[in-house]
Amino acid sequence: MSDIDRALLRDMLRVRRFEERCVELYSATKIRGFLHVYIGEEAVATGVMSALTAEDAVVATYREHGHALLRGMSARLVMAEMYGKVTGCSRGRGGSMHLFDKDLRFYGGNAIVGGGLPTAVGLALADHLRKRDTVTVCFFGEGAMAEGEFHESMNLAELWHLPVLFVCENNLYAMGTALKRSESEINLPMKAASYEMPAWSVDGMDVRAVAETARRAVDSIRAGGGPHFLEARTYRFRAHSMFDPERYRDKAEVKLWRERDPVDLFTAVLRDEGVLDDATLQVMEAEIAAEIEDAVQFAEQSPDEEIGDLLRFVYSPTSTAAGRPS
Ligand SMILES: Cc1ncc(C[n+]2csc(CCOP(=O)(O)OP(=O)(O)O)c2C)c(N)n1
Repeated sequence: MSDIDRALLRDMLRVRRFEERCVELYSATKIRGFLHVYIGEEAVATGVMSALTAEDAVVATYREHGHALLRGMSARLVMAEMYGKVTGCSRGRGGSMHLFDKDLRFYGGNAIVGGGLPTAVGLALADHLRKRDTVTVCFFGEGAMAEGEFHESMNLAELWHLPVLFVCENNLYAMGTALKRSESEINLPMKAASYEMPAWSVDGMDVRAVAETARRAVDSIRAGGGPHFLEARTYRFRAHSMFDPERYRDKAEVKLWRERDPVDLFTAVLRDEGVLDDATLQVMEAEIAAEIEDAVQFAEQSPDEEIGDLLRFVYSPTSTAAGRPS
């Protein structure tokens, strides 16, 4: 198996297994608050991230555990954040929806639909003005395209010719609202193209296709091609969040998409090519399981924030230098 294929498979499996464990821990009330998992969509972040360098910037949504892990955040930091522990990447104050790491240039984790788009345009503008050879990638769901921020961001990115890759993870539903019920035009690249930027669509269940298309887009942006839009057609296999009774889509549809599970599809391709065998897969699975269990143990054993520190980083007109109201 080539190093590239090994990395793509490993990355998708890591995200899948990490989140399956999160679902279990959520049911066991170890993880609290909201939890939106990415299960079914792994090929998108995996493929796109494979086209980036460490200098590039990444902005994601609240369905971002996979993006954070793939960007290089350790499973320990992510899991501790899920647990609300002080050792988490946001000191346990953000939880599942607010993973963030400035050194990795991973800027969220955004709870606000569409909120990442202007952030990404701002980051790209700053890099552009500093003449840095970087690309900012912004992941968002198709639900964000109904927000005014989407249109403002697309317009300014093109007007200023900024190095941004807009990646729309089109899983067909924004919570319980089907795309076709909320948008008059559901050809998403066409909408983006109306802002005069190159706009492409890719099968988001095929990790090689995503990686290749993302590579072309990123190369074109780096060569001075300005912003690009990429729609990845995908599907979330589980509910919107842990609180969603999922009454808006029928089981047959979910079953049909599950037959195109990106992890299974890629495993089958590699087996057909004769480059992946059971033993290799088992070793990979065992390494991933060990990494995740280590992260769970780390989170379990980590301390909560000290009560005396709770007002640190909280701003108010009455704050003192020590961060406590007088
Ligand atoms: C501005 C704003 N409006 C509404 C919400 C409530 N909300 C949370 S998730 C969501 C659906 C977003 O769907 P989409 O962007 O397609 O992403 P997906 O969940 O499918 O990944 C909505 C409406 C919100 N968080 N922010």
